[in-house]
Amino acid sequence: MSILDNRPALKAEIDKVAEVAGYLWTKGWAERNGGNITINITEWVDNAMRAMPAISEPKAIGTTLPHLEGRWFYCKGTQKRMRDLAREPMGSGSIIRILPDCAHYEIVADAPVAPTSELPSHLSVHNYLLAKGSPYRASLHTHPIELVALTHSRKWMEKDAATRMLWSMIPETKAFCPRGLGMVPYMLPSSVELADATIRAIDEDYDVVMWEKHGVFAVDTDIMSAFDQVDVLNKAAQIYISARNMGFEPEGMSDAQMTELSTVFGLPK
Ligand code: 2HA
Ligand code: ZN
Repeated sequence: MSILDNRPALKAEIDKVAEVAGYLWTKGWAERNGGNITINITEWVDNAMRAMPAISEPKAIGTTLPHLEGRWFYCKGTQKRMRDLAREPMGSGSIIRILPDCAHYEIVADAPVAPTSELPSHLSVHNYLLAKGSPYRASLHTHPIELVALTHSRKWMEKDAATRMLWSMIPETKAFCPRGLGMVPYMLPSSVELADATIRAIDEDYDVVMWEKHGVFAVDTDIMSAFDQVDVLNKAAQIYISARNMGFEPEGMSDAQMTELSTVFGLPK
């Protein structure tokens, strides 16, 4: 028995998580337990789910998040592997609900898989998104090789330097990632400082934020769209690196070509 039985809409959402987890593994972005996925599933919660008893004690989130009252999330489990989640999402993750104090949660289904150690930061981002009235329901953290490699250079950590270069590698990049790539300097993984800096970057209007020498954090309406943005940006980074490997600095699209693209596709200049 699974909470997903006879709930096709909720199951479809969790199936997308499993599909993306498989992509993260095959792309080499999810070694061991690397990466995290948290999805706000509240819109698929029905009365029968609300009546379900918890299968864990209430656990402290570690912070109070007032916009999460009554919200439900699917979260990858701590120490769980994306490649296992791809096969069995409810074995490597669980469904939790936030308690009325907005400071504790409990696990509801299917098994008592403890959520990721990154839960406070993922939930802080969801709290921010809900406070803003954003339609975004998915957060993704992963370790895309070429994008992480870029962050080992001061030059590409400068604000919007990587964005401009990546956009100019192939026209689709700006079309599908019109907000570009935010940059957050190195901070300790799982730290409150990193979560706060990530939220500040999202608030500056980035959907995809780089954590220097670590990975990306992306938000979007659903997990597939969040993955797509990271995939498009990383593809551009691969093109840049391929050109460098062939022994030259890639030309990049010209400013005039970028302006034309932005005008025709209605993108921000
Ligand atoms: O949870 O990638 O940075 C696994 C991670 C944390
Ligand atoms: Zn990580």
